[in-house]
Amino acid sequence: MEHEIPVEIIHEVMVARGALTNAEQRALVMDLREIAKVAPPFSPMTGWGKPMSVKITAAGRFCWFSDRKGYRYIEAHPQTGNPFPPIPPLALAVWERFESRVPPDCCLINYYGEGARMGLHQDRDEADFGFPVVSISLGDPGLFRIGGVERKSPTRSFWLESGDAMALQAETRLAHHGIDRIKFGESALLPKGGRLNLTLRRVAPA
Ligand code: MD3
Ligand code: FE
Repeated sequence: MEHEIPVEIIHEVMVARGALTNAEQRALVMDLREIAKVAPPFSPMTGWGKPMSVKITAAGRFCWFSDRKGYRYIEAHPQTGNPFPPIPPLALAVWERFESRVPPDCCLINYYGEGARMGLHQDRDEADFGFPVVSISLGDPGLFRIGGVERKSPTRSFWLESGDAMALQAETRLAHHGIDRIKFGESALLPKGGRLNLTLRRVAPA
């Protein structure tokens, strides 16, 4: 993370293409493997009683969770009951590039296998929308779609590639967004293919 990260604005989103070098991406994937060993990825239930196609786990104090009772942030792994492991320093360094006032207290880890997608939604379970959500993409490219605060607003799409980082803040913080599809098997970063997305968040008030 010694190098400069050029930030461009794509459809009102701050995108840092190639924020992580290949070596940094490989190092981060090794950290994520260790996290997955102690906090195994799981598929949250959707409101319709079907499991999500994306598998999730987390680092830091909080993990997002969903079941028949609704969705919320939890502080213990749903299967092991253990707290989540610390957020990898490399991910913290990416957050710091965008937000230096407070550290994140959640690093949500999404895994997209072949055919996985994430429908259009808002992230509004966090206490303070004045803090950004910072995302890091690893592995196969993902087609990111972003609309407006209102669900019916028009949407725009662009591809997120391995090593890209992005910050959602200000007018985009409450925008609807999702991942339509991935190009499975295009990247060699993950031996079994697929896409990993890290979202760094501040869940509790500062
Ligand atoms: C725009 N993840 O975990 S990251 C999520 O690639 C999520 O896995 C997607 O949406 C993924 O909730 C997109 C980019 C992202 C994250 C949070 C946002 C975009 C956002 C919050 C508000 C607006
Ligand atoms: Fe989201």
